[in-house]
Formats: sequence, structure tokens, C-alpha cells
Amino acid sequence: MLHEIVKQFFPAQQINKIAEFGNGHINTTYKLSLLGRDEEFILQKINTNVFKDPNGLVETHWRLQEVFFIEDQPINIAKLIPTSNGTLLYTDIDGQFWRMTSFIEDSYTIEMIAEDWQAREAGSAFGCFVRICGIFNADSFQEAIRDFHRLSFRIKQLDEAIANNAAGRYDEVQNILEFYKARQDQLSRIEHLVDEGKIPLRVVHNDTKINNLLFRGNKAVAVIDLDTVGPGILYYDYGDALRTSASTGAEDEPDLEKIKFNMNAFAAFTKGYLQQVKSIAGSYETQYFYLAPRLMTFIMGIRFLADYLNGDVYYKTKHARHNLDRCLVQKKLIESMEGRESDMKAVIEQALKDV
Ligand code: ADP
Ligand code: GN1
Ligand code: MG
Repeated sequence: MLHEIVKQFFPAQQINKIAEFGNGHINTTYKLSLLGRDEEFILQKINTNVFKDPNGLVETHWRLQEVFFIEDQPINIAKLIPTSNGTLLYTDIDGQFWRMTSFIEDSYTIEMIAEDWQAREAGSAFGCFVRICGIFNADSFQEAIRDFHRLSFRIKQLDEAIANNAAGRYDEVQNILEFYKARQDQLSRIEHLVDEGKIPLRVVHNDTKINNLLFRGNKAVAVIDLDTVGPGILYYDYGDALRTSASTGAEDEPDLEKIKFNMNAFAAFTKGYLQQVKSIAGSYETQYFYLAPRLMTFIMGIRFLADYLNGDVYYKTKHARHNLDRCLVQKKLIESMEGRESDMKAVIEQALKDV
């Protein structure tokens, strides 16, 4: 089956090796090499349960190539490889959509930050990504998933999951729900500011988890997983990145004692990120960066919780508690961030002053 798919992209070549790869929660990803060729490739089956318009994804990627493949850009993206018919997607006989991209040579991903330089590199790379995307008009992009980071939409989905209680798990999560419910109003402030037009929509990444960044040696060299690139605000990328870049543990760590918000990594990431974006961010926009990590960690927390209640239908899971573990890590991180608001503000203020 996989051989048949690879043939659509490389009709005259034989596969040397192919194996499932990476830790993405959405698509099915394979790394492959061909006989007689040194470079490697990434083949992905698009999850159409999540992405209803697979053509839209590759069209976005194609547009990004036009600005990222200009010489000397400090950050790279993968290159789309068309089929031998010239299409950017192959649709197999079951109606599944496949795309091929270059594997970024000598690159590796990290699942967790171990050292501050990694956080600094991550901040700088994601900041650079959004700065380069500044050339686009947000209105000319569609959201790949409607209302992706709209808090009220995620709350509505959680409420539906509670009402349906499809997996019969409601009783065991009542305390956790109380925690999240108690915080939803205070975090809706950013959504209101966006709706009032006070925080501008830009073209942002929208999925800045640390394993969506590729490192080579001690540099972050490429931003991947471009499926959600489109309209959004700086806080989405900044906040979501810090959820994994400034955590002392894995996103699904079962031992919550290991989870804390890492202020050193937060400061390193913030320096790297704001150095890249401060020339584009407006003075009003810079005011609420400090709320972004809490907002995005909250959104991911309730999305994991909703999926747990729904019976694990959205994210890939490896065991029955997986979404619950992920949700509890987000909860612990929020608790850890809550005591640090003034420290976070001070770090952001300083990073905005630094040249
Ligand atoms: P998902 O949407 O499922 O998260 P990703 O596009 O993030 O899928 O891919 C999953 C993983 O595959 C990444 O975290 C990374 O480890 C690896 N990967 C994806 N694309 C590339 C690439 N072009 N070069 C190197 N590794 C890649
Ligand atoms: C998903 O695709 P991946 O694994 O990089 C999700 C993100 C979540 C993340 C949580 C399209 O990201 O929004 O933050 O899992 N992507 C989509 O780990 O839902
Ligand atoms: Mg990914």
C-alpha cells in the first residue's frame, strides 16, 4: 500500500526504507528514503476528520514557500514534492489524502526543553516565522479549522462533551472541570480585545508546540506542521509555544510533581521571540503577552478534557488516561503560572526594552 503511494511521487524509484515517524497528534507521518538517493522525505496522510479541506493545506504551504524560499531567510520550511502528475496531493482509492515533503536534513525535534538555549532558539525561530509572514494580509488566508483558538468556541465544545458524556467519564472529572470553569471568564478578555479590533489579526502559525520546530546542532532551523497557518494573533503562537517550551515536564507526564512553569526557559523564550516581533507589535498589543501562556494552556487543557469525555476521538492516544494526563499537566502548569504574573510582566517589559 505505502509503495503504491510513494510511486505516485517517485514513479521511477524504489523505496529503501519507510517507517512511521514523529510524535504528532493529528496526521500519520512516515519518514522514507529511496535507493540510490541520499536525501530523505516525509510522507503524510492528512487527518480529514480534523482538516476538512486538505487542498487548502497544501495551497497555504505553497504560498509560504514563496516567501520562505527567498535566499538567506534565517528560518526554513519543508519543500512540498508534487506527484508525477503535478498535483500537491495524492488521493488514494479509499479517498485518503497524501502529501510528500522534503525531510529537513540532519534535523531533530525535541519533546521537552532541557536547557535554556533551546528555549531561546525556539522563541527566536517562532518569532522569525511570524515576522516573515508579516508580508501577508491575514484576510487573504482562511482558518484551516474554524475558531481554532476562540476560547468561547472551545468552552462550548467542552459543555457539549459534558452534556453528551459519550464515554461515561463525567463523574471522574468533576473536580478538574471546576478548576477550569472557575477561570474561563477571566481569560476571555483576549477574545474580547480581538473582537473589538484592539488586537490585530496577522498570519501566524497557530500550532507552536516545541516538536513543530526542527533543530540542527544547536540551532533551530525550520518550522514545520504548517497546517494551521492562517489568521490569528501573536499571543496564540507565543502562548502555545510557552506551554511546552517552559514546562519542566512532558505534555503527558503522569507524575504531576515533575510539572512546573520554568521561569528561566520562559525568560529565554521571551527574549528570543520579542526580539523578532517587537518591530511589528503595536504598543497596545504588547500589553497582554503575559496572559497568553495561561490562555493557551487553558485552551489546550479543555480541549484534552473534552476529547477525554468524548472517548478520545480527536487526538491520537496511547492509553485510556492519555488525554486526562495531558489535561492535568495543563492544569498544573496554569497553577504554576498563576503565582508568577508580576515576574512574567517584568521579563516581557525588559525583553521589549532590550535591543
Ligand atoms: P502532526 O500534525 O501530526 O503533528 P507534523 O507535521 O507535526 O504532524 O509531523 C509529525 C512529526 O514528524 C514532527 O513532530 C517531526 O518530528 C516530524 N516531521 C514532520 N515533517 C518533517 C520534516 N519536513 N522534516 C523532519 N521531520 C519532520
Ligand atoms: C495538535 O498536530 P500537533 O500534534 O502538532 C493540535 C494542537 C495542540 C497539540 C497539543 C490541528 O498539534 O492544536 O496544541 O496537538 N493540532 C490540531 O499537543 O488540533
Ligand atoms: Mg505537529
